[in-house]
Amino acid sequence: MAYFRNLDNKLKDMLELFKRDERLLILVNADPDALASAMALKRILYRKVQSVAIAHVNEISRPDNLAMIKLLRIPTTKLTPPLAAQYDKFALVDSQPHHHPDFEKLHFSIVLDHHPLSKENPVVADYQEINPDYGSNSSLLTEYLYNLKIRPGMLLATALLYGIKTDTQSFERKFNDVDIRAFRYLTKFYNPLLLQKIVRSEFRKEWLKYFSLAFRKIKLLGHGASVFMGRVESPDILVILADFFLRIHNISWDIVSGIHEDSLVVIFRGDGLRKDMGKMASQMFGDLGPAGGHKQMARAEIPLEKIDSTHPQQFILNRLSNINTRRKKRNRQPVNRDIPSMEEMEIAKRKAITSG
Ligand SMILES: [Mn+2]
Repeated sequence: MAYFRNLDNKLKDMLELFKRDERLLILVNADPDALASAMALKRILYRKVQSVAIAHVNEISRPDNLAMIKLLRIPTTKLTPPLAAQYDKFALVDSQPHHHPDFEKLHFSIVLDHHPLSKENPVVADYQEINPDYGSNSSLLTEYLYNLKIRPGMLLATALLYGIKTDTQSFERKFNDVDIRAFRYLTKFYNPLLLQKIVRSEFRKEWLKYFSLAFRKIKLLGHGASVFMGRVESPDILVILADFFLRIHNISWDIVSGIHEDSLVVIFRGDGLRKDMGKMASQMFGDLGPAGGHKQMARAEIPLEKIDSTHPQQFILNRLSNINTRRKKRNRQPVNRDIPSMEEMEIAKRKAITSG
């Protein structure tokens, strides 16, 4: 059984674009899928031209990305104008020229991508294939390798598998049949131990101090949790923690907050089943600053001067209790119009804080 489409004629056009004495630079906005795609395209073209290299336009800081580059020996460098000047031709994978200002300046010989096409920004390239149906760009490059009868080496196969795994969130997100077939095909060649090592490189050593603080400060609120982290070097750590605490069984949402520069930054994460984090963020803080997002993730930034003298953690809990009370009032049957006693209000408030 053939694994993939037959691309013989198409790929001939792509290979004919290059002359032996040319130098090619493959550009990426580095993430696992983009890095794997670049590695595969480099493998396809390295004998057709004088030299091929990979360059990225973003800062690479995620631990799994760094582990991938190191363990799979992906030779990528930061794009700079002097670097670009050393190359005759350019290729772009897992992205389109309008996705980044550094891409827009260049003419591309090849664009291979799987992001949605934009009517306002049509892709101009000598050769392009853009398949928004594909869950990952690595699947497309696997098809190319297969058609060109290039057996992927162990490192390349591991990279492509990780690209597919990341972009489909291990097939929890939208994927195509070709993603499954590429995944299965690549498992013949990959190294499972290297893949595991990359997958498990989730945290940086410098983050451990934040974890230990968060474990001490976390407040469980029924099916939710809230942590105020004090001043943090970067709001990124709040995101890491918010994602982490959502992995606790029976926690369906959490709020991780901290102070960065002159703002209280509040990160919301939810399972998308019970509460809508975007709504929650805007109901809680929409009157004070930018606040919103979607069902599973949201964010709010509140200028510190708007919090007065309340402790930020208390301020957040008060706001949370307010929206819960508002919701309870809305849901209450109009039969009972009596004003509740102080005691009843106290119970309601306590319930509001602890309910999820
Ligand atoms: Mn991708």
